[in-house]
Amino acid sequence: MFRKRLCVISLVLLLVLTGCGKGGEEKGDTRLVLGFSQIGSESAWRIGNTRDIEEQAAAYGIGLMLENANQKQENQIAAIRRFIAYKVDAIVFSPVVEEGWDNVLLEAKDAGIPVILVDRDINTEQEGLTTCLIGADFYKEGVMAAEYLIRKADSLGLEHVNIVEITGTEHSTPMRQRQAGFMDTIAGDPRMNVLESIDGDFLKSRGAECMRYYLQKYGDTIDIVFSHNDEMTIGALPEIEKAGLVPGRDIIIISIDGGQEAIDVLKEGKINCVVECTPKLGKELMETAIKLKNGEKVEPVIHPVEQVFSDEINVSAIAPRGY
Ligand code: GYE
Repeated sequence: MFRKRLCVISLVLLLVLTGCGKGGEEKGDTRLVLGFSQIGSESAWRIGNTRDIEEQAAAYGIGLMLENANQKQENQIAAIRRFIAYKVDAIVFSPVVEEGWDNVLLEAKDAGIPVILVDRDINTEQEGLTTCLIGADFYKEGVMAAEYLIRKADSLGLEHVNIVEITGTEHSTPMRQRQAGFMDTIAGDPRMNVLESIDGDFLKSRGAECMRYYLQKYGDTIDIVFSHNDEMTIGALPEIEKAGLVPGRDIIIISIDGGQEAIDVLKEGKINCVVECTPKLGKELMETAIKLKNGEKVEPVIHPVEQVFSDEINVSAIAPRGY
């Protein structure tokens, strides 16, 4: 499906680049083309993010070469090399993990093509490989999750809180930052006890597996599950029910993303708190790409404003999420 769409996009792109398309008549060679390497389709968040970027590119009349890396770094590196060969105006990518990009990004730099990071960051010693990052403040998301937990423990009068964590993809920015924000915030609270953290890779199936493992090992001593995304949370809930426990009541459930499915489950009371992470980064991305093309300065980091949805608010008033 993606491959087919990519072929169509490539064809349109080729027409634009060779000046044979209608776009050439409208705006001549000022038309902007972005090469976008997306991580994959692992979650509602990711699918919503891809859709938003496609819609915003169309709204701005910006050409988009979209490649889905199916969760593999080597596919992203190959896509970036193709974007360099096509001489796109800017390379956009969401790095699946933080390390291992120096060589390919040096190639982009040598070719004079700016690189915009969306969603996730890279970790490098090299200067000037990327121009800016448009994505959430994951550390703050972890802090907000922990602050909710502390308030919840206060309101329930808990004296000891056993926590299990299901993390996102190891070595990825949201995994590292959400964990750091959460752990730093609970560190000062002597009631909080982390039993274990394991990698659920942002996948529903892994969320279920992790939860089965936790329930076998710790049984009903688990007080809270901190899951790094909605997909893994939704995978974990039936496992809790199969073990004869009620999610949202016997075990406090904290999730991140805020997609519609998780918000519906929050309304049912089976999730207690969902920290928002918006996938709608397309508008900022298009504005930034235009600024770069015009030689204007751009902010090095752009974070969207995010909120917390929880059983502390009137959940029936939450507007449709759109992802
Ligand atoms: O939380 C998860 C997705 O990088 C913020 O990746 C993103 C995360 C998001 O697969 O659902």
